[in-house]
Amino acid sequence: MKNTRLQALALIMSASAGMAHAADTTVRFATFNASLNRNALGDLLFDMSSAQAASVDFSRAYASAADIAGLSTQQKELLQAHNVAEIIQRVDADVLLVNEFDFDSNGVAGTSSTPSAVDYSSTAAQRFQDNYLFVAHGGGTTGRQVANPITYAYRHTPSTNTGLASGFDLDNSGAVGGGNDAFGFGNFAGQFGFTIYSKFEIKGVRSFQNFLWKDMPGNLLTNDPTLGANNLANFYSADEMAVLRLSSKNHVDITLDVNGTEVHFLTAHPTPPVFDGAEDRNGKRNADEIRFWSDYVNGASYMYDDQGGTGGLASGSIFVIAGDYNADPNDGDAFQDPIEALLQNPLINVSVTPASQGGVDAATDPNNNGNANAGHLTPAQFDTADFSDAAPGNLRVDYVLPSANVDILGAGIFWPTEASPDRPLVGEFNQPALFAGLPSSDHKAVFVDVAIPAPVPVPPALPLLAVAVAGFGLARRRV
Ligand SMILES: [Ca+2]
Ligand SMILES: [Ca+2]
Ligand SMILES: [Ca+2]
Ligand SMILES: [Ca+2]
Repeated sequence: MKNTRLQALALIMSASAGMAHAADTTVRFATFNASLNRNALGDLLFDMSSAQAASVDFSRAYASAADIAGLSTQQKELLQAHNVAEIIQRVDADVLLVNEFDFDSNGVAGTSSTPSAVDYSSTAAQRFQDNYLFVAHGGGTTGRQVANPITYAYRHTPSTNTGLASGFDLDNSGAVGGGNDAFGFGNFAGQFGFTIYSKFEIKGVRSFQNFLWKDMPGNLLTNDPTLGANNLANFYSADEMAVLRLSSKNHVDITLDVNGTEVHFLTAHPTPPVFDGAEDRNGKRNADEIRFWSDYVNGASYMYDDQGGTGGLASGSIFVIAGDYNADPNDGDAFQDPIEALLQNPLINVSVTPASQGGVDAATDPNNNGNANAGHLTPAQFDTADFSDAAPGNLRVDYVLPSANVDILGAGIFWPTEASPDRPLVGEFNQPALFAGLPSSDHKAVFVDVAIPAPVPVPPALPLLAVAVAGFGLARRRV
């Protein structure tokens, strides 16, 4: 997390931003694939209950098999959730996307195609706040500083395609049913959904759960460039192609009111480009799921939302794209390098890339189970996920990408070094005795601090200064 160049840059930026916009609001946006999915329908709701949350002693380390000797599977699940909560408290984001959070409808586990209301927070999401995030962590015998309770006044939990039965044999297994035949992979309805927490009011929501893959111009479903048997037209039936949804979970535009300025928090969790066959159906879907946001911020007209609206963002909108996009700019599996295409969209501010020293340490750990990291092109300081080091190795897959019309004041990844007292919260790949194979998640929390300008334009009192600041901004974004 420590990066003196970043800090210096942040100082320069906050000085310049301060001159240009006296009333900027610094907002920390974060994304965290927290592995708060569970193994069976209803398990997350149960784990999030007050009685369960309070039933384990989370005042000590939980990073190795020795730490949890004698604990039940249920207790391990609960401790994992407490570690996730402590990470969220330490990151202390203002706006947070949590990927991999099982969906429920007012306490009934499962999902549907019905869009969630703007103020809808699932019961599990509410319980996680009340029983985990609002309980102090750390301190005591953990060796860590106390992590203060955190509360989010606004939440939104979108419905999800994961585990939602399609009625078709989408994986051509010869039978209909199971996770691979759902509209998005999930072993039960709602598994691997996501939820949003915010300190700023959520004013509106547009979701794209029901948007059909075939309706994206140039999509890789009906326009697959693959020759021969592996063309998707030879894998899916015409009836299947007519109903396949683009989003494996959901694509959700959350409109935030940041002290009077509208900010669009663009959330998604594209499918991993693996777990398929030579036809690479998941790789192609991953690519189009990522491209959707690029088209959306470009103001494309083709998309229709679940609420009845059409088209992408208005020109000049302020946005922050967030989520686990399951694609590294250089390494791992992907079809046609989709994330690089997104990062090259000139409407996105890529002047600062979140980094960590913990990621560097993890990539070069002598105890790793393989050496895939040694062949990677993306610098290890940018990795956000600790995967098997045999394959694919650690990757940069989690992103917080502000629009180019706002300044980035700082950024980081919660991946403490081995020497840090916070290290036990993320641990080391892979410890099968722990619930998630790690103390919290294979993915790390990623955050970016953004200067959101005040809604009132700067009065034209200092034109020379404004020109100077504008020129500085242009030069910086080309770094
Ligand atoms: Ca099947
Ligand atoms: Ca089929
Ligand atoms: Ca690893
Ligand atoms: Ca890597």
